[in-house]
Amino acid sequence: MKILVTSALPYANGDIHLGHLAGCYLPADIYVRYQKAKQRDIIFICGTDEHGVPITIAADLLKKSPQEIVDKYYKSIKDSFTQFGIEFDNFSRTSLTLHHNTAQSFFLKIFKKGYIYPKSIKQFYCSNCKMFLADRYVEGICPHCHKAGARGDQCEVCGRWLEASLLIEPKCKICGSIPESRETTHWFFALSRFQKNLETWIAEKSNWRDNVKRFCEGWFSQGLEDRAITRDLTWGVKVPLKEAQTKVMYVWFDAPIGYISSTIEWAARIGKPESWKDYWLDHKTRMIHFIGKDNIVFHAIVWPAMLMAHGDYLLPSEIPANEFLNLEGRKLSTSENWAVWLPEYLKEFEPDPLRYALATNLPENRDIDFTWYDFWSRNNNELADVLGNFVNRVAQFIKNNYKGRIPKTTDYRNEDNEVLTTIEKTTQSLGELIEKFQIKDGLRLAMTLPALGNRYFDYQTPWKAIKENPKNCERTINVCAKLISSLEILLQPYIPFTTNKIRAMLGLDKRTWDEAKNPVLPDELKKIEVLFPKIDKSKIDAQVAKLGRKQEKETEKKMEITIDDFKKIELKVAKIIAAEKVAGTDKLVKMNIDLGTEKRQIVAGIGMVYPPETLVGKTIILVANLAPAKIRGVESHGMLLATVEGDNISLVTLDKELSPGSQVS
Ligand code: B3M
Ligand code: ZN
Repeated sequence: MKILVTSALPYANGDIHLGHLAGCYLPADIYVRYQKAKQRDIIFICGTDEHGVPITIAADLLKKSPQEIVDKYYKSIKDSFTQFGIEFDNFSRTSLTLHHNTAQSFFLKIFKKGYIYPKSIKQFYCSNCKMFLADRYVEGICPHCHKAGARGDQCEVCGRWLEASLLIEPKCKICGSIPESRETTHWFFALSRFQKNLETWIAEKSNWRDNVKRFCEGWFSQGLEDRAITRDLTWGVKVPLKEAQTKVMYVWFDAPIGYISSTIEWAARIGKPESWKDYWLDHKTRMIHFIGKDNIVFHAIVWPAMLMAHGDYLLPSEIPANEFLNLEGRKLSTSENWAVWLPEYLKEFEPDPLRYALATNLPENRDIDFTWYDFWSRNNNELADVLGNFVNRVAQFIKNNYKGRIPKTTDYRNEDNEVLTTIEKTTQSLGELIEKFQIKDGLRLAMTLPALGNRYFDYQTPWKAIKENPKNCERTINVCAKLISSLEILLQPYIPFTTNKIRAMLGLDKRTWDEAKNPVLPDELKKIEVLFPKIDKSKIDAQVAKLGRKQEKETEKKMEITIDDFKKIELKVAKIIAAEKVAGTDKLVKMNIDLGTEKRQIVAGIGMVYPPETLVGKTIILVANLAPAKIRGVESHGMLLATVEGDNISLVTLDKELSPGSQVS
């Protein structure tokens, strides 16, 4: 039987952080490594999601083109996955022509079958930015959970997929003004027509996690609605219809098709261009989508409906969705830099301690808190003191007492056989746990083996036995070596860099999973190295201190100007003589100001902090020679100086009273 494993395609708009890893990359990698050791026919497919508003907003913020953004992050995401040992069979990107073609033919096929149709709708339009506000370009209050900060396509708090027109108090993400509603045509996917089939299909999935099933049932009880799958944007996969030339596909329509494109790319790369079909066209293939819980609706409802509409391809058979990882008791927040970034981590530490700390505490059934001190204690107390210590004391004993040769023996005593039987049973149970996606329990079970090894070693006291009963000592050391040989196989999915070191020490080739049950031993040990150096607490303190501290953004890197450049800016003292809100906005205030020699009108987005009546009489500093501009149709001639940090706005004022028109330099 074939297995096709995917991890959600990360947006190429930023680096990978711990939340991503614990959500869907590390568990998938562990699962795939295990299945490969079981010699199953399995491929692991991923790539970057390079379209959609998350990309264009990142590009706007960094003042770069979307292409520059995705090129940068495709590379850094791919590199950090490689360094962290996430071994994809293929890591593609959705900006490739191959993907555009695949997505377009997918679209056309279901369009021709009548599952995609045009409809004219009202959509938010920002007259200031002169654009339709697709998805995350509009934010407001969630119509379902009533929490602020919901985006046009999804509320992060309650996880619901939204219809933007229902947002309460909508605002343009770019300029903050209140958008108007305008007519535009979009193409809709007939999701409602698949509700029945989806319900039957999901009802049969008795082994699915509760979180996924409950989530879907919630959707069904509200009734599935058709959804717009096109957008008025220029960045994305062009809609392959003559009458839709200004439209691109909604990113969540093209992104999952990326799983197919990436498999096609893989097939070409291994020189068997047709072999992707062995997976996608064979409905007996098990397709497993590893995702985080915020992606459930797209993978368990929309994507299967797209596949049903298309008809050729298989449906997912499992969707192990993980809950969220919190950090030091708080929700991860990339904007507040409350996150641990993988490239930063890898500059300071080895990959395995983090693979271990995350795997031993995966958010499989509930949200989990990651703390640096937990990471530290897992490294020092479990990896170093239990696993590392066991391997090291046995290896040193062999080196010092047997010149590096592993004693051979077959006439085991009861207590030796007990250990050997435990190895065999653990191999079996661990495999079963991983197959059921109980990856965290699997690791905890695996770690009982080195703990058992240490107890057995202490109890057998080989350092005494070597003099008093050499035969017993040989038995003990032989059994300990077998335990290490087995651990090399069993821990490989979890901590592959470490097991590579153990394998080098044993001088053995890669083995299959079942060989862990009765592991072979080499004649002698090759080089011995310390597996886990202890981590000093100061390194941990430094990481904790870094949290929440803003890194210098690229856009904030200082640009030098000359004094002549500065002199071009005419700064003048002005007095506000009248102020009122611009009709239809909360934020914009229209002011009449006195500049001594003349009076002018300016508009500024300070209404949320400064009600108009509090502004009259205030003295401000004005950039007086700024070219006039229209803000929401209202003329503004000049710009007042203020500091702006999110909603925290403060006008720049004077230390002494000065008359309007005074020059500032
Ligand atoms: N890029 C969402 C995310 O990163 C999205 C996943 C696509 S999977 C087809 O949360
Ligand atoms: Zn705007």
